[in-house]
Amino acid sequence: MMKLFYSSGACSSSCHIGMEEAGLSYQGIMVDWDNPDANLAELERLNPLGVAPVLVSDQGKVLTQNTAILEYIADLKPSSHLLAEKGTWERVETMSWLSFAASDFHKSFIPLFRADAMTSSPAAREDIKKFAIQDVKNNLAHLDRNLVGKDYITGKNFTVADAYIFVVTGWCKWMDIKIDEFKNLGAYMNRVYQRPAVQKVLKSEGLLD
Ligand SMILES: N[C@@H](CCC(=O)N[C@@H](CS)C(=O)NCC(=O)O)C(=O)O
Repeated sequence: MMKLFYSSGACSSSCHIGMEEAGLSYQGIMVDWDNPDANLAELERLNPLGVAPVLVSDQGKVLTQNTAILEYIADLKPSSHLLAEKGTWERVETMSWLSFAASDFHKSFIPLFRADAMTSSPAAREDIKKFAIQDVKNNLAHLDRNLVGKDYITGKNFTVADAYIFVVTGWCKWMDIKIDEFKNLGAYMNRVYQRPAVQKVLKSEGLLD
């Protein structure tokens, strides 16, 4: 059986959501850097970068990186429509949003998470955080504009890009960044939140409101 190593509320939750949306059989293994255990040691053995997600395929092969794992999951279950067929515009559009989520959007939060490690100067930390909050807000505004009249980021279907965007947007709550001004994004977050697969994942990761 496939194994998915993930961490609660982290980017790897997008793969956890993907697994549930696709209805695949897998063993979910939660790791926590604050409580190191044998599962964390195993993840660090499998992925020298020491980060989640890590997927171990049915054949025992190891795959890292959210975007690759999400594409792999989607292609294992084409009937779930998490990604359109290869060679279609719909597919590359989803890949474009997935890339935005993994690079621009995810990474815009890193200075907020790591400001303390970047400098010992309290004033510089505040400057870094101010810059990062503006960067995150620019990305939220970009999403908001692109959600006008749509249920999901590429239109009517929930895709793997939505799984990643939902998880990263959720970090705003932890960072005290209000998303109220982004009406389309707020409605979208509620819509994704209500999905049964998402509810199942949030419950198992201890994240239900
Ligand atoms: N580019 C990587 C990013 C993975 C990553 O940064 N994972 C973070 C959580 S979002 C992690 O596991 N961090 C380990 C830690 O918290 O120490 C991917 O797409 O898989």
